[in-house]
Amino acid sequence: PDEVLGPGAIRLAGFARAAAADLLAAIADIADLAPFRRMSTPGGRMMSVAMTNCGAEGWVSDARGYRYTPEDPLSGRPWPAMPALFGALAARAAARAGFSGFLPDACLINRYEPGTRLTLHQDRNERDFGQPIVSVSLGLPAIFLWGGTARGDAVRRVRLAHGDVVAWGGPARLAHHGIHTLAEGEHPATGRARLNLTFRRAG
Ligand code: MD5
Ligand code: FE
Repeated sequence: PDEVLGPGAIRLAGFARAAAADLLAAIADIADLAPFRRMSTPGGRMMSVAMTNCGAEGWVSDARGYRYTPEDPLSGRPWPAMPALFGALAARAAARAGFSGFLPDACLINRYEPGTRLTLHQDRNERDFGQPIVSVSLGLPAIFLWGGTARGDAVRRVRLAHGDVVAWGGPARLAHHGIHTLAEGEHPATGRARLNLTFRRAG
């Protein structure tokens, strides 16, 4: 059932479950062209989550900062195209959550293994914060940390499971958020991993 987590944040539980096998096959094809890699933060630390991208714009981090690039810095080639299934699923989820006309040009693919995490942050590298973000969770469950717009606001914990989709927009768009250290486990679809697709309109 759809669930309003808070103003501008809607979870569509299991929305992507039927498409999961196709999504995972497409992720494997993307990773053949643009392998998962751990990126450095501008501060010089290595992120524990492994990442790759598909679509016209890909999110990258290195010593120079966080930004979107049309090319994979590892290969110098454009990021793999966003599969039609990805864009269609993201648009369908956004529309159901009340954000019609969402046309993502960027899909960041995060791979979490047990022990990895994503510290609290805001997504601020996109041009138009009026555009929503759609996230698709696959494989091992995670505890999503969800704070407010101000850094000191209280942080809620929300469990995200295989096939769950969350749409964030409006007042939730600039909320601080993160992923708690992934617990040990094994999932039939992904093995010892959680994969997350983050759809954004970057440009
Ligand atoms: C994840 N990824 O599970 C999450 C899903 C990232 C990231 O946070 O930056 O790669 S996206 C969750 C999200 C996006 C935008 C706003 C909010 C949450 N929010 O307002 O809480 O790998
Ligand atoms: Fe984020």
